[in-house]
Amino acid sequence: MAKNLTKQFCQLYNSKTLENLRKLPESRVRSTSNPAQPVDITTSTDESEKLQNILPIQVNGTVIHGFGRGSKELGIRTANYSEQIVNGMPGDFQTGIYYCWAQVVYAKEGEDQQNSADVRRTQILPAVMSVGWNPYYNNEKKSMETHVIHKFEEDWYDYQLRLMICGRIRGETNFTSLQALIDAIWQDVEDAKMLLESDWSLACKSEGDFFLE
Ligand code: ADP
Ligand code: RBF
Ligand code: MG
Repeated sequence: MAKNLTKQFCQLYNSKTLENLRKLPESRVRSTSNPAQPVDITTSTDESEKLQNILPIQVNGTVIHGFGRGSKELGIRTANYSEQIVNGMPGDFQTGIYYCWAQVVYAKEGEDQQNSADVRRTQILPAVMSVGWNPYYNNEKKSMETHVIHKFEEDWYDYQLRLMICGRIRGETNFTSLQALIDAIWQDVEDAKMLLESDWSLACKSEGDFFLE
């Protein structure tokens, strides 16, 4: 089946299944988790309610060169999206740290695919994404950067990163030390792995034909 794999977009996605799960906050917690250890993803402010109504969001964007700090300073690589994607997110989308499903598609922007079955791609992988101004680094530039929870043998700059953004873990924070930021990111990775086992996340992963088989 021919499919435009390199078109840049961020779009809302909904279905009957997701609509029903959205009404059940417990669907966002890992099915087998201990209810005594809830994760703070469902605060009842207006903002977070608005956010939950627009998730999941599907993004397809080209991976660009970022600030060059990811692996050097933090030891955590993050694939950065272009300004076109960062500025194109819906108005109710908040800055913060999100858990997502991710797939790298090894096709360059504008490249024609005669047969999408031939285009190399990864499996659907767990990921964490940071969206915002990176207060720890006093950034003037808003970024959207994703750490895919997977070991890659090579870089994938200029290729497409498809993301299904399922939920928010926390807001952006300033830290008093680099180590505190690194520790928080690894905690996000653990939280994301758990949250991606929830009914909500598993439904997001399998709904529609966003990811390539
Ligand atoms: P930059 O500042 O250019 O974003 P990083 O040190 O953050 O540099 O590295 C990001 C790049 O590393 C990505 O664009 C991608 O090509 C590659 N990469 C390799 N493994 C991963 C991973 N697990 N998650 C995110 N990016 C990865
Ligand atoms: N930067 C911050 O300044 N504050 C944060 O709370 C923060 N949380 C992050 C969480 C995750 C999961 C990731 C991948 C990044 C986070 N960052 C945060 C961004 C980090 O500063 C950025 O990846 C590096 O500066 C490299 O560009
Ligand atoms: Mg980066």
